[in-house]
Amino acid sequence: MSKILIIGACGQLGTELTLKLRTLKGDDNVLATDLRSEPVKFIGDGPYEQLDIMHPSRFNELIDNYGIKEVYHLAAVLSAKSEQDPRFAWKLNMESLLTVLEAGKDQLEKIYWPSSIAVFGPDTPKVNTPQNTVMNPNTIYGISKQAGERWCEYYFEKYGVDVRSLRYPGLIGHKAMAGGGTTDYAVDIFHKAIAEEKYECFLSRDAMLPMMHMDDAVKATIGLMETPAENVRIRSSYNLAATSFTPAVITSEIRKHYPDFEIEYAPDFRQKIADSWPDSVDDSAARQDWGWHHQYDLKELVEKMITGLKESIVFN
Ligand code: NAD
Ligand code: AKB
Repeated sequence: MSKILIIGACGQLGTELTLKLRTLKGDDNVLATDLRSEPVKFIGDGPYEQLDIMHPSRFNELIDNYGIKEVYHLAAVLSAKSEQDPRFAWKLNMESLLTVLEAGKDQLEKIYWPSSIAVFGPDTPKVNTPQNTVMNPNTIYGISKQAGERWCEYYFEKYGVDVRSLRYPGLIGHKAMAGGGTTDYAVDIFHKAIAEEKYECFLSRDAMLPMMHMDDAVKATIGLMETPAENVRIRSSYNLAATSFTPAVITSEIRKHYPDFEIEYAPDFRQKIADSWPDSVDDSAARQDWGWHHQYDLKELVEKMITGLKESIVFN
């Protein structure tokens, strides 16, 4: 069993991916790391170490000490936060990836690094966006993800590093809050609905975006990582899709459970970011190459979020 290290294990995706990997591979085989001195709850009982990935020597020390062979590198500054400090976002998103890719040359067997629908920009075809098309991202986050994809493919071609990647849509799960992105509204809205409070949405009612339940994102990530290397034809990053909706559409679905739920629209700078991203994405390459299929459409996603949040309130 290859030992796994997760960078950014306490974030929105890391929380759920760490728990799932520990369930599948055994607690002791999955080392969770993040900036915090102590882990968040929900990630299970395996080993945890504090790691700032901007300190490569500490990363290399953990690889040696734990005999790590696979790394899931999830740390990044997301789209909205990146616009507040573009140079810091570029530095973290790029330097950390290069640190991990370098370790892939002779220490690691496999690397996972997430990209995003943010690699696309205002010139990209908006509906059913193809795998290969005009990109021209105009956010610093999107620029860093596009550059990251080029680095991944380069390290695969030039050094044979087995790095794999997915272009996630907005991810929606109940175990952790979203971490500074443009799609965060689709997580926040559930917390307000459950609390029976009004939600002030920072996107407009018609902002259509691709979205995915966290369970599907975790399934896709592990599915891609477990695919035989020869079937992973795309070494930049795979388009990945499940469903698409607007704030108005998800509100209608939530109202099937909370008929009195109220929403008010107050679009801010994140609306422009949302406008530059696709409405929907063509992920047929992922479906063909490694058998990806999603489970949650809008109705199931809303049911699962409401049930999950209610349960976590009961258990806390
Ligand atoms: P997040 O912000 O919730 O979590 C990131 C984690 O990284 C945090 O726990 C943070 O403490 C940690 N981190 C930050 N700087 C670090 C550093 N210097 N060293 C070590 N750890 C550090 O983000 P997320 O939503 O979990 O996203 C994970 C990855 O998935 C990111 O690469 C993101 O771009 C990508 N992604 C996420 C979404 C989404 O909707 N959540 C969509 C597309 C792509
Ligand atoms: C964000 O909104 O920044 C992320 C993403 C889609 O990459 N959720």
